[in-house]
Amino acid sequence: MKVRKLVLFAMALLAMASVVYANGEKEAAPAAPAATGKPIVLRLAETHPANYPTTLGDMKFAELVKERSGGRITIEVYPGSQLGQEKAVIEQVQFGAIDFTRVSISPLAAFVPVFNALQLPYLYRSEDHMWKVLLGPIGKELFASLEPSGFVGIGWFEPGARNFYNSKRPVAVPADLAGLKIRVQESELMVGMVSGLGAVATPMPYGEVYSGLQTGVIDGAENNWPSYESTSHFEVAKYYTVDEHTRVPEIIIGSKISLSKLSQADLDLIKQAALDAIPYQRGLWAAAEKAAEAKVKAGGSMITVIADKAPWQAAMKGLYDKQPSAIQYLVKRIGEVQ
Ligand code: GTR
Repeated sequence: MKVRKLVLFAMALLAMASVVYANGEKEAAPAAPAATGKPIVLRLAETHPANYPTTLGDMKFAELVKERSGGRITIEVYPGSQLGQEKAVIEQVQFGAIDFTRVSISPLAAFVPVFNALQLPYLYRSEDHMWKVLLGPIGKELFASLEPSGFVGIGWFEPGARNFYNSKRPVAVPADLAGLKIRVQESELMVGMVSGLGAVATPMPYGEVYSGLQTGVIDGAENNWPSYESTSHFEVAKYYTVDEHTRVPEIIIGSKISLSKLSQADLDLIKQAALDAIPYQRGLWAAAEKAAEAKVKAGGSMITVIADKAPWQAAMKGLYDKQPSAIQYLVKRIGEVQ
């Protein structure tokens, strides 16, 4: 184990050194076309499987980078948590061993707490509202707030709305969750949200949820339709409640250590490619939500659609009052985005 860690560390150093070298060459000839210079290979960690819409979004991003750099910059996408679960991967990005990751902002908020503002329940009026926030000045400020913690904001992807599900009973009102052990992402805010509803919040990495449900360590979890389906959680937790409590943006972050070795032109090319991959991922997402819904229904999931969300909103409102003033201010500004 120790040896493996050392090898990984040495590999990270080597990767960084090669980026420095490539960059040195490029800086000497700033006007050189994109296709010249040393090849650069960067790694991106993704938790979802290769055929998941968000992973396909990562691949589109990598493809655009390759194309626009004339084949010089390769971003290798590692799907299926091959490089680790989200929290561990974020740490590795922070110290430069992994160049990029696409994660949910929920675990990222443990590193950069201002991101908690984006995952409060019933924050956005709609998917569209969320996108206006992410692509507008607030999204840019949030990207800037990543830098002191060693991250570079690269891009956003559609997360869908998250819903509760469990193996015990149909849930129609918040009180139905009382006493259920509900897995949450590794995020203090999510622990607070679920405990506030009277359930027992159990933070746990994504990859452990299926066995947790199967063995009864947890009774339920919460996620969007495509995740509920792709993980097969629907097979072991059939009561799905469409309460749409959160939209937790997906983000691509880069490692400041590793990316600071690139030229500004290359970094701009990478950021633009991530921006241009968004419509592709969003298109796939809409289709994947519908397909997942059909599949879990056919698989026997019992769906409770919440028509009146007012009791759910009321039950989670207290969470807003507990937020530090910087987050409350951001929430106010998010509300004002038209
Ligand atoms: C998914 C998200 C993943 C991961 C997962 C989880 O919706 O795309 O990045 O955060 O939820 O619940 O852990």
